[in-house]
Order: sequence, then structure tokens, then C-alpha cells
Amino acid sequence: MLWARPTTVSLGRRTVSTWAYDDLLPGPTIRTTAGDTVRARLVNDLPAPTTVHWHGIRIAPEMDGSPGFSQRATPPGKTFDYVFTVPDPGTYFYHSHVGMQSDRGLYGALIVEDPHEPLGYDHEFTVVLDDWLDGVNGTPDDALRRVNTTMHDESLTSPALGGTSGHVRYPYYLVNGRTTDDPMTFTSRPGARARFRVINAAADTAFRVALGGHRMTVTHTDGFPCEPVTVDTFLIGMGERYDFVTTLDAGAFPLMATAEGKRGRAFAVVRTTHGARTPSPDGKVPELQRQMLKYQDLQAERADQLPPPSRTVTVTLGLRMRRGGNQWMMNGRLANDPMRLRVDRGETIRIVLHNDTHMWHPMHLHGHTFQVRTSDRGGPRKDTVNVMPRKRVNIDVHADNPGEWMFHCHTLIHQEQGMMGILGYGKPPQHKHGMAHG
Ligand SMILES: [Cu+2]
Repeated sequence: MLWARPTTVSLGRRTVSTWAYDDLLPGPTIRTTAGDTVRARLVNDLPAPTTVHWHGIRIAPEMDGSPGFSQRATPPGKTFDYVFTVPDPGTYFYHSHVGMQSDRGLYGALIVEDPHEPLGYDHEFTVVLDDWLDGVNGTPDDALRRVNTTMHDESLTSPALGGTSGHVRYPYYLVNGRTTDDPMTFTSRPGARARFRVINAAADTAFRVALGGHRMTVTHTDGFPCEPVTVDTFLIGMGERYDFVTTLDAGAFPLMATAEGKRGRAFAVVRTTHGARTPSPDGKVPELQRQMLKYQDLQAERADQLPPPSRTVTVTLGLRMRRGGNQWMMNGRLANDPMRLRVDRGETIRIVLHNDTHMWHPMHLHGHTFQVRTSDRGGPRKDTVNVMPRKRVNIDVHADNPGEWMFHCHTLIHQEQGMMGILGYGKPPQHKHGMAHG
């Protein structure tokens, strides 16, 4: 059960009012095994309609939690039964898909185990990153209103993101719901092989992640296995996930996730010996400035390569400045009259994402895991891809899950300012009532 309601949560030393699932931050971790069925009853005790979106999971559109697409949002006082079989193992998460709600506490990890897990490791840790202002600087809806009525903060820039890093400077950045003054500790032993599942559940913040004193071998991109690649640090956009493994040294080490271009940080401790001094969240982690993962380094395992595309379409990401707030567009259209990409069931199409704006966009497609075509040889399988300003990224989508699917920017403010289109096929658009009852 996921009981969504207003509550208070502790972020470490500070207690805040927010909306959360089961009074927890993050919401309860859902663990299942590929091929198994997840049954989750959403109970909506919020003062607003809500849905649960299962980010990255290839399921029936009726269970996708896309309000106005495949289901109506569940009204206050009602319930909705999410029932679906998870086809693929990997690291996923769930979150509300209504308005700015996921920038509150309405998110949690969804871990799908592989019944034939090929990766050997002794321990595994889930690391959910978030940017937090709810109950501190008003609500996320207040933040959206501020962004709509003020000039953006010129100081929020990052070379790694090609310019403006985000819209909002948050008072806190969290690992598993905790601030740097009361961090989470992941406990293991020296010499253990540890798997970290890193999820960026933030609304407006990319994180640069490193584990002090260690290199990281990246094994999965957005849930899917890739050929292992060893780096010192990686940048993770909103909606992305990376899994990495490393052999832990003796001591206590900072797991650092700096808010890219924002001068804040999320922090946890990895400890393998009792006596070692706890690292400071303000300490230097030199790995953050060393070799950074690039999409070009990543290659899906052969079994996950898609067939070659039969045709190419271009989606241009655009911006129109307006007094009432910027309008972020896909092929010149806004969410209220969205871009519609029609594809045929069974075909593979190449989508050229052409970013004609000054900001980066983490573009997320529901219901599919596409292949980012970094070269003729292939590229990683992903469901969320960062498109840097003025750049183009090719993604190949295999149309194997009929429905009308959301295709949008995972910068929540951009989504709310119009950056939402549709990829659809197989069935006409439907607005079913689903299994709402109660
Ligand atoms: Cu965007």
C-alpha cells in the first residue's frame, strides 16, 4: 500500500511538513523480482488528485500513472490499485506525476532483482538523491510561481551542463531523505564488493557523484546492464539511475553528490571499520574533479542492442520567453496541445533530440527503454537522456509497448511550463477511469 498524505518528516536534525507515502522519506522501497507482479494500492489522503508513475518500467499504459493520458488522477479520498508485472530487472523509482508533487516527498525506490543476477557482490546500497525545499522555503508550487515571475538566477551555471544548471537553489540536498548534518551510513567490511544503486529523484538538480578514495565501475544505466566502465565520478540528471560496483577499502569514506552548478551537496558515509574517523561533508573529494563518465563510454550489453531504425524524426526543444513564465516546447508545441509522434507498432525509429535552448534537458520517455546512439556501434540503453544546450542526441526507440506515452523533460518546472509531448501507437488515446473505487 502507498498511503499518500500530508505529514511531517525528519530530514536529519530538521523536521518539515510535506506530502509523503506512508509518512516516510523516501517512500517505502519496493523490492521485487523480474517477472513478478507488483500490487500497490494508492490511498489518496492528499488534498489534491494524484497518481503514481513507475519510472522506467515497461508496463501497460493504464498502470503508468500518466494523468490525462492513460488514466485519470485519483481524487482525494479515493484509492487506485496498481497491478503490473515487471519485465526487466534493474534500478527504478516511483513518484507522483501530478504537477509539482514529486518535488515534495512523493517518491521512492523500486528495485527489481534479477533471478539470474550475473553481477557478483557482497552488499548493495540504494542511494536516492533529492533537492529539498518543501516546508522550508514554502512549497514547490510557490517555487514554480517564483520562477514564473522573476528573472532566473544567473549564478546557477555549470560548464559540465553547458550553461545554466537549474532554476532553484535549494536549502537542502538529500541522500535517502537526510541532510549532511545527520547523514546516512552504509556499513560494510574492508575488501567487500559493494553495489550502489544511485537514483536522482530531484526536481531541478543534477548531481556529481563520487566515493572518496575509490573508483567506480558503472554496470547499469537506467536499470539496463552495460559493459562495465571504470571512472572517478559521474553526473546524474533528474530521472536517471546509475549502478556501480567497487571494492571497499578499510576506513570511512564520503559518498558525495554535489549539486551541479549550485554550491550545495548531498552526502552519506560508507564505513567498513569501527574506529575510522567519520568524514566531514565539507571535506574535499578529489575524485569529483577527475575522470567523469560520458555517454560515449557506455555500451549496452549485446543482448540489449536494438534493431536498426527504419526512419528518423527530429524533435526540436524550444523556448519562448513570456511575461507569465517561460514556455518550453517540443516541436513548437506545449503540453496543452502537445506534439504527437506517431509510430507503427514493431518499428524502430530514430528520434533526433535537437536542443535549441540555452539549458540542458533530461528527456524521459514513458513505457520504453531506448538506445542512446552515441556511435554506429551502439550506446547505452536508457529511459532518460540529458540533452545539452545547442546539441543533438540520437535515440532509437523500439515500438513494442502500444499506448499513448508521455515524452517530457524531467526538469519539473519545464514539464509544468509545457515541455511534454506524446509518442503514440497501437491504440487510440484513451481516458479510462481505471479501477478507481472507494
Ligand atoms: Cu527541460
